Amino acid sequence: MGLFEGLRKSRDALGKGLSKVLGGPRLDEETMEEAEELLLGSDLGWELTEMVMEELPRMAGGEEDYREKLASMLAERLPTRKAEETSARPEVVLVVGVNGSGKTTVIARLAARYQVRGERVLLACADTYRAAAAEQLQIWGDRLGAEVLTQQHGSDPGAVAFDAIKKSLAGDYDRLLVDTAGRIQTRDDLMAELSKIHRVCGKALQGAPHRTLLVLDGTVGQNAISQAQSFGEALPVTGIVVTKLDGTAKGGAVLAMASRLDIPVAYVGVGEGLDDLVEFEPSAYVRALLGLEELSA
Ligand SMILES: Nc1nc2c(ncn2[C@@H]2O[C@H](COP(=O)(O)OP(=O)(O)O)[C@@H](O)[C@H]2O)c(=O)[nH]1
Ligand SMILES: [Mg+2]
Repeated sequence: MGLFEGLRKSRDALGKGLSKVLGGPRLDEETMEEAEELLLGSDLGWELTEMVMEELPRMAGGEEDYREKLASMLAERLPTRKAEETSARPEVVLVVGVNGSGKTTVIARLAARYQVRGERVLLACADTYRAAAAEQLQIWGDRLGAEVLTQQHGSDPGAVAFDAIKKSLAGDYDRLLVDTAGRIQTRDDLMAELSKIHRVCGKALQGAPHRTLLVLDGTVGQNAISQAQSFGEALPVTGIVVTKLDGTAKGGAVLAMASRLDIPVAYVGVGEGLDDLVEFEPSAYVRALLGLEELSA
């Protein structure tokens, strides 16, 4: 599907709406109000919306496409720090997030990406509460031809992570992707467990996990920010993944997250396909959101 097509719903609401509102010669109060509604409706958040509203009078009505100006202004406003892959081998990537956010799907997509590069990938399921969790990961492993480490229902999730790291070292793997539970008895229990898994990784291999990705469901829009904050308090998240953006008009929320969170956005999920996990790049994202031409890769 790709980024441009994946953001279609958001663009139809925001990009087309803005074009209609701001395409005219006059920028009266009513037009400004409509523009503000569109920006807030895309879940861009108050802060970025306010900034755009301040600049709008200077942008609209001119010769140049105001969307070009808006795009560069928004992209400039976003932090440039990136959530990059590390050069550690095996690189241990811990994937966390609430149930249904898209963790397992993200793991499958990352695995596919690394395999294309010729890397050896090991998958591990540290969700030992739900039998279905291991099964789901195994199905992906079979499809991708990647090895999957699962353990008996009820065994210790930290032990799974530990064993998986040892196996990835012994087996000369390039990447180990660790799936985790998204729900156990309480949120505190979950956070304590994730924090423990994180610690255990470090005991199995110094510096591991090299990346900790938090997967957030993009359809909840800006509500994902508080979720990111509570996970961030429990363990050192290194990157955010926002999924299901193809299913929402709230694509502006990713920009709100990128500007408000201390953790960089690493990837965005924009569709059902294996290719539909895209590295987040502010400028390309903003341009797709506003309906500017698709940037060639
Ligand atoms: N449309 C769409 N669906 C997605 C995306 N990412 C994940 N999903 C779907 O969301 C559902 C939950 O994903 P899953 O990986 O099982 O979540 P988990 O419980 O966190 O492991 C699945 O049906 C996925 O196909 C995305 O970017 N776009
Ligand atoms: Mg899962």
